[in-house]
Amino acid sequence: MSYAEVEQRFLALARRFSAAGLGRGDTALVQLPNCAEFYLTFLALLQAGIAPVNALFNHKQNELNTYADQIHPSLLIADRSQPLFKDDHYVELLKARTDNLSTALFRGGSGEDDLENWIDPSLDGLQDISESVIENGPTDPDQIAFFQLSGGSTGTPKLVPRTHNDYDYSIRASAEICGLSQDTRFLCALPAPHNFLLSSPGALGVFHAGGTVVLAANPDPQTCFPIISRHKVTMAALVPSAVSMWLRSVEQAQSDPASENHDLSTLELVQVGGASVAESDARRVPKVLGCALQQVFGMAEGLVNYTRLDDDPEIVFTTQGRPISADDEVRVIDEYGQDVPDGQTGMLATRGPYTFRGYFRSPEANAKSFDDQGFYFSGDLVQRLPSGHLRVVGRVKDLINRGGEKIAAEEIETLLLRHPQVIQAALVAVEDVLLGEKSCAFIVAQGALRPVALRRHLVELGVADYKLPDRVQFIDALPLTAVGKTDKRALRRNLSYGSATIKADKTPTPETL
Ligand code: J2J
Repeated sequence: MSYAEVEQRFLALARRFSAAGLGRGDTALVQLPNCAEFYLTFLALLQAGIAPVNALFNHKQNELNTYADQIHPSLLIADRSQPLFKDDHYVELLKARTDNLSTALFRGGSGEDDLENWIDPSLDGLQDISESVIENGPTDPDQIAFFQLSGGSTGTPKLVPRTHNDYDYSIRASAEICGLSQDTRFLCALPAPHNFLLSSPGALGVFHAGGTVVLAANPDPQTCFPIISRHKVTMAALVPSAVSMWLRSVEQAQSDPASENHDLSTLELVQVGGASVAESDARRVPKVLGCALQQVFGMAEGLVNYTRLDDDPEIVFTTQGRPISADDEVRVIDEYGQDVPDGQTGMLATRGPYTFRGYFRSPEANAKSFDDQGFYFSGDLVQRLPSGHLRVVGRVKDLINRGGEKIAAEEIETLLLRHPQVIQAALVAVEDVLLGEKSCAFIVAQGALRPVALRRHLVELGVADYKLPDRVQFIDALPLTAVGKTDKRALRRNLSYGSATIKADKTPTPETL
């Protein structure tokens, strides 16, 4: 699709939104897979002044409900191939829930509600919109353009309001840092709405530079390698588990003359981010994939760090980069709020031109996440080198980073506790060779309860598959810390002993229930 075609289509869609009475002040709930319509829809919504939440395609009703409850969308855009939208049952539930949902469009819909028809700029489309104008146009540059999804660490998935100005700045600066040009052919094989794939520099960075975006359904080598050779991909953004798979696949192909060899020689840059990459994998990238590596440590909330293309290779292999902007203020702080010296571990706190100022309608989460100077605490434990490069060495936030997909422990614990037999629940990270981390639920249950029953319980609540506990362990009581909180470190330590039962140090208090 040429840039001219992209423009015609997203403007047609924006005009139709406007003609349907949608515009500034409206919000949209969008759930599309990796497809061109995702970008056309996003651009049209921005153009019309409608602020969307772009849910991930593997989200289910649990996640979509919490987003809808927060933004009260007037517009829903989804895909009929997603089981939740195979008929209108869930749409009706959403309408009842959100009070002002007036328009629902579907990829793979029919007639009036077919997204493709709405996008069609020709007269064969739904209605002639060649004369119509977009009423109000985009929201003001410092107003909310859309809501990014927070990886989160609280019970309800939080939304990050992003403005045109802050997002545009991070995109432009990222495109420059990553050396994008019209010759860039960027492979997006992770979920397109994710901040990394959208803006670091992501598809929007590539559009800014006039390059080409190539979409893949998943990051598996079997899927991506033929696409890379067919479309002469120059750059890809991956999570560490995908890098591992790519490395293994190329090495296997090299050692097995009978295997199919794909031409990856056009690849110039592979970015890795979203979770900690093993240093050994990072070091193998240039040799095995024949391209440069860039580490990216970012967050939907704002701050993004990159290793630079001209950084010393040792820096590229052993750090997660330095901030985009000289105006990004980064503090590394100990538990008493004091800055720690370079090289020592502390909590990351940041403030800067494209870092958000608060979660959407979440005063409690904001009170916990910001200090009185407006610094945002990301929950990451980092070390800073004198050069300003950061190393992510751990975290204090209660989440599981499952190969880049974030699971807020509290969200799943709350849902587990809704099972009538569950008395206590704690979700902790378990080391995993491929994904880095998987999840294990420790459960104190009343009566006999099987892991499959718990799984079914979560599936019935409409939880996205990646959030389902990979392991379930039943224990007598949860161990507690001195202040009476669940001692997750003790739980994690116990994991290495397999399914041994864990004895609590103390009787649980009502507070921990
Ligand atoms: C270790 N942990 C990392 C890294 C993110 C670019 C790239 C990634 C994200 C992202 C993003 C990490 N090493 N290289 O938004 O624009 C963990 C940290 C961080 C959290 C943010 C972008 N890169 N992480 O992953 O909002 O814990 O954004 O705070 O999904 O992922 O998660 P998320």
